[in-house]
Order: sequence, then C-alpha cells, then structure tokens
Amino acid sequence: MQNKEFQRTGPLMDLHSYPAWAQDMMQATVAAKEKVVGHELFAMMREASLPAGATYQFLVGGWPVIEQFPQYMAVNLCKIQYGRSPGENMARRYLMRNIRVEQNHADHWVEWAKACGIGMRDLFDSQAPVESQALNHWCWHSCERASLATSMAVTNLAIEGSTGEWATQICSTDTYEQSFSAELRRAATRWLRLHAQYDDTHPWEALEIICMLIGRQAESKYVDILVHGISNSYQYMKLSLDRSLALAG
Ligand code: HXD
Ligand code: FE
Repeated sequence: MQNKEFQRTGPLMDLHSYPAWAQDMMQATVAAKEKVVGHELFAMMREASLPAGATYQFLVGGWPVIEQFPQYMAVNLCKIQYGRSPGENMARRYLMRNIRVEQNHADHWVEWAKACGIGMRDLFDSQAPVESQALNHWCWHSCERASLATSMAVTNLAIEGSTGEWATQICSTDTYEQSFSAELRRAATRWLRLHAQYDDTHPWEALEIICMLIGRQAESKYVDILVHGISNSYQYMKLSLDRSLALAG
C-alpha cells in the first residue's frame, strides 16, 4: 500500500511530475479540450466581433454553472473525512479555500454581464436552452454520484482547466477589453483576467489531489472512467458554445 501512494516531487505545473496513468489521461482528453479552447465563439470574443445575441446566450447560458460551482465543490467536500489520507486532507483544504474564492467570481460574472447590457433578471430568470443547461446537470450528476477524484476531475480539472486556457486567449490582446467604454473596462473583464492562466495553479492542484487520492498506479477501468468524465465536461461545454452561436445567427 505504502509504495503505491503518490507524493509529488517534481514541479506542480509539469505533467511529468505525475504518474504515467495521469499523463495518459491528460493525453486522451486533449483533443476534446481543444474543441473548447479553440472554439469560434471565444475567437470572436477576442476580436470583439461576437454578435450581441451570442454574448447574451453565452453569459446567460453559463450563469447556472457559475452560480452553482461552489455548490458542486461543497458536495465534494462532504465526501471527505479529515485525516483519512493525505489526498483527502489536501482536497479538504483546496475545496474550503476555493469555495471562498468563487464567492467573488459570481459577482464578477454579474459585472461582466452588466457591462454587456445584460441585467441580473436576465441572468437569473432567463430559461437557458437545454444545450446550455446540460453542463450544469452533468456537474450535479457527477458530484452527487461519482467518487471524489472523478468529480474533481470533471469540475476543477476539466472545467476550470480549460477555462483558464480560453480566458487567456481572450485576454491575449486588448481588443476585447478596449471594446468597452473606459469606465466599464475593468469590471467587464475582471472575471476573464482572474481566470486567465498565467500563474493559475488551480487545475494543477486538482490534478495533484486526484493523483494523491488514486495513487501511483491506477486500474485501467478507473482511468477510462476519468477520461470519460473529463471528455464529457468538454463536450457539454462545446454543446453550450455551439448553441450560443447558433441562436445568435
Ligand atoms: C462554458 C461556460 C461554456 C461556463 C464556464 C464555467 C467556468 C467555471 C469557472 C469556475 O471557477 C466558477 C466561476 O464562476 O469562476
Ligand atoms: Fe472561478
């Protein structure tokens, strides 16, 4: 048992610091991730050429996930028993700390929407299309039914990891930021800037926790479940983005 435990020695943000099964898992999901990160909607947002209707669908459709993200983490927190393993101890700290951090992120999404002319009632009362609701449903399903490691992979690793990358792309030029009036600029892009990768360690910390929970070796059946869960998150994100673009057309 002892020798199967994973304790990271290499740098946090280097895939080689993780067990071979985790490297394979990341490799197996990279294509699905690229379809999110490289999505046309984000490219248009970066160029400030996204039609207002698509911006509306994106911000309104994404809201349930933003609002409920800390709640998914809270469900995962309930799976943990203090002191049971180093992985659970680290997950406990991570989840408690980041639930607090996410408190502000919902506020920043509301500000982003407001700067785009979308009021709180639009966010709170609009019925998002099922294609956009699906990501939220998937997150609840996973967090309520799957293991701690699997549901952290579905949410903290897949959703926050890819989000770090697409937010970085949008922030890679100042075109989008400049498309807002000077007094709205900062508030409009705060959510994006906070999620833009640069030194975002969150998804890596999630990967480290997942590896500590599972260990140096993983059964291939379990790796398949993780790969499937991570890919599902990317596919649901893409589904929502596709629908947002289609509805604006
Ligand atoms: C993607 C739209 C189609 C949903 C993006 C979800 C990003 C969740 C990031 C997480 O940290 C929660 C938050 O509000 O900051
Ligand atoms: Fe966040």
